[in-house]
Amino acid sequence: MDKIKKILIIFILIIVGFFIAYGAINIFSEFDPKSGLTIFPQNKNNDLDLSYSFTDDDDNDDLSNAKEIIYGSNPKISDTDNDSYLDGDEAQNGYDPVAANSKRLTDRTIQNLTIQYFSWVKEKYNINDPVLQDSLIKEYLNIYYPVISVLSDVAEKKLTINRNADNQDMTNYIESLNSIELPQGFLNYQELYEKTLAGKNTNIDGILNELNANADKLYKMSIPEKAIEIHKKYISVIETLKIIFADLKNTRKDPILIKLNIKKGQELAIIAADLEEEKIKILK
Ligand SMILES: [Ca+2]
Ligand SMILES: [Ca+2]
Ligand SMILES: [Ca+2]
Repeated sequence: MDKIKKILIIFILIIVGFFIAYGAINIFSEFDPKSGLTIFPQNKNNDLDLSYSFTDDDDNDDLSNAKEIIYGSNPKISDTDNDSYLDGDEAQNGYDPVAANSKRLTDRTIQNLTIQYFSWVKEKYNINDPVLQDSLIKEYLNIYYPVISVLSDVAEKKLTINRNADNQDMTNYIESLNSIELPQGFLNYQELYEKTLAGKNTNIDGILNELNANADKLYKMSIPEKAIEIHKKYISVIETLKIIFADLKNTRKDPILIKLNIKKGQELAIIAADLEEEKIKILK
């Protein structure tokens, strides 16, 4: 049993964790903390003919073009919800620029982490037009997300469990796990993040399809009884990766969420290391 090879998935996850951790250092290097100036490449897509900039304000409503995307308001219309208050005034006072009738931003069903971060900076440091600043982002995430639970419950009834597994079944099970290969281009979350922020095309859908296929394989495996718990964790890791990668589709709308995902990636790397130890135990 000692000869059984390390599971590829764990090895790769550790590398992913490393890359993601590395990304955390550089992820907002383009933001100048002093001026808040951000120079992103011009968006080449026709659907959005303005830059993702925290200083340009095309419609002069005191809400930068980038923040309009984050708040969901129209970068070309100064009063998106037509309630006579400018988008920027509403956002800075905690009102929703896309919903009239004095709706608060906190009334939104789906909360945007970047908007919450802006509110926090404004309140704590009395900064009227907060920017994405590395040290502040770190502080914010440490306060609100000191511990992140990245694993979710996996229902046992969805699994095929072999209650009478012998050693051969266990070997087959481990080989099945070994056969799972994670998608190409999967390792560089940081690069994908930068591309999506710059409005460039990425293969996120392809990666998601492959992650889905991997999840399907994990669900369909015949699982020896003593591997149930560890198997649930593998599935949960894949499910978390699916979410983290799907979030990249909304990088421009919620960049702080991607920062939180980087933290999750670090947690996943630790879990991956623990999984390896657990695996060795169940094999004995
Ligand atoms: Ca504006
Ligand atoms: Ca606007
Ligand atoms: Ca308005």
